[in-house]
Amino acid sequence: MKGSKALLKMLEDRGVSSVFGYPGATVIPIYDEFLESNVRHILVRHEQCAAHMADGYARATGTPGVCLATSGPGTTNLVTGIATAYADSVPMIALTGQVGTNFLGAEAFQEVDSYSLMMPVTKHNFRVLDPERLPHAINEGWKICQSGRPGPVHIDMPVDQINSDIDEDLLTKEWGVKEPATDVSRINDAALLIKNSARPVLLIGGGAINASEEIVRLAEFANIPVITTLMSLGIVPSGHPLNMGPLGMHGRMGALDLFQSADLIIAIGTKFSDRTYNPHTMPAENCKVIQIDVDGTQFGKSKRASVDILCDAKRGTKLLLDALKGYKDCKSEWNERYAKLRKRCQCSFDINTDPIAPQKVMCEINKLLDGDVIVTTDVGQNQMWSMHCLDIRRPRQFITSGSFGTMGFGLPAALGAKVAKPDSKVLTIVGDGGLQMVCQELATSVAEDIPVTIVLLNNGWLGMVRQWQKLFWDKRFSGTKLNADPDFVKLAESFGATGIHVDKSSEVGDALKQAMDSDVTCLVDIHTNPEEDICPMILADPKVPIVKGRCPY
Ligand SMILES: Cc1ncc(C[n+]2csc(CCOP(=O)(O)OP(=O)(O)O)c2C)c(N)n1
Ligand SMILES: [Mg+2]
Repeated sequence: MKGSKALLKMLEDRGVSSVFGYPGATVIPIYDEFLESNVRHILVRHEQCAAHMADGYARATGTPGVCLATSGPGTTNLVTGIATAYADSVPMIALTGQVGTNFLGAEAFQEVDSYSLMMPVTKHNFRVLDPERLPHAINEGWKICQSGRPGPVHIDMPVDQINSDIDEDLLTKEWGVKEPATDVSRINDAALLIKNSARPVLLIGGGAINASEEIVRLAEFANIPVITTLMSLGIVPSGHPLNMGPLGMHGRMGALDLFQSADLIIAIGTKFSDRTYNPHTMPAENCKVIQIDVDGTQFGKSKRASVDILCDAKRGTKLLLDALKGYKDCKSEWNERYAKLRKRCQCSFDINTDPIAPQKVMCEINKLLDGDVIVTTDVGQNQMWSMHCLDIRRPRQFITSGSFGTMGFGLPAALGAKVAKPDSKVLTIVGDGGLQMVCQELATSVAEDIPVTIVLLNNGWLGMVRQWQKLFWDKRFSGTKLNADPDFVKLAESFGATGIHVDKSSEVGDALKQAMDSDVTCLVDIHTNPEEDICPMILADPKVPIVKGRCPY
């Protein structure tokens, strides 16, 4: 069987419904096979967005997303999207065409050393230099990208290799990937720490995404409040009485207060990112830590004495629950404290002012969210408002570029999520800067019939950078005013999508509802107040006081 056919057959056998890509000379053999294959090809308008779509597909389902680009510029265009997935541990297969083997290193047309280029932004990469190695790369790459701490795998395929014949028996051959090492020997020490703790908190990261059920059970069984990060929204529902909300630069003050008063942190699947955990947010010196992580390189990052459990979040939490049998919660003072803090932190986002406050948009979105709607965000104030205000009910409902903070992620990730979950409504919350980086994907949305709702917080500025300049650079605004923003409604319409212009607070709810009810992509262009800062703002420098904004404490 020809290599290109074998490639699509192996993807289909693994349940891949769609590949996001863009053609070019070295991948024409694969494009030819799409005409015969059940795997859908979705033609994007820029390769970066193919990677973001594969990423959104993967985050919505938990199974790898697949993107495809041609050699040279097609491949380099993928890099930001792959790096975004790598930074957030998302399983992905990135396929690239390559010049023929006999041209490698000869400065051939559209040749780039993609193997080296991808090295620091992938979990693993392959260059196929023998046609028999193509099935090996797909078989092994598929396992590697999902095992342990997930991440993207890149497969570079010289064109002569995908044009060669492959022994069909190899398509079903298994290549072994070792399960990552585990060490759960300290589980009883961890349980003892919990039993002896008067003020425990659970700190949940994105690595706990498959352990939602166990974490809710642990929190409820031992009556322990939960603090989330940007990446873990939804693992415990926002509305759960034990959920204190997110910690970090724009997190909740209640979460910070509790975190700093804790005597024990049970950290599950979190890398203690500098956006969450910094000198300003760190717990007391004598606070102890239990850390459960599948990636041993994370241990020690809390800078506190820790009991480390090396295994995946689901298994580690379950073992901890088993080891806690017979535990009786008797920390009434702490329980009262977090219940009180949680109540204090329930401020209303129903702010009715013109120009429109971003909080109002979040408040109206919350009214339309149910467990089924998927929300993606871009990066900037729009993302932080979303993190701070939205009611997220389940894991994989909230999709955002956390660790890499990639502007332009929101729309393509939404399209990828919609392809993966066609029966769910998908809504993306974006800023006017980020949307202009990827607005060509409105064409993909219309041409491929992938309807999503785009909620644009249009403040006329690169709002997040403006906020830094306003608060810490003496209002010296440089390079942040988006002069000549397009008319976004007309822009959407020019692609065959629809748009609604909103500049009154009272119109936000109806416009959002109308857009969500639409069966074509609808962009709601909401003109928001650029002076409304996302607060609190907690810098890493403890000498800089917390900017509380409207927050009363
Ligand atoms: C690709 C990329 N370039 C630059 C940045 C730095 N950055 C972070 S937020 C931001 C402003 C975003 O502006 P906009 O999209 O309008 O969103 P807003 O903050 O106004 O909601 C910038 C420039 C980034 N995160 N990603
Ligand atoms: Mg903006």
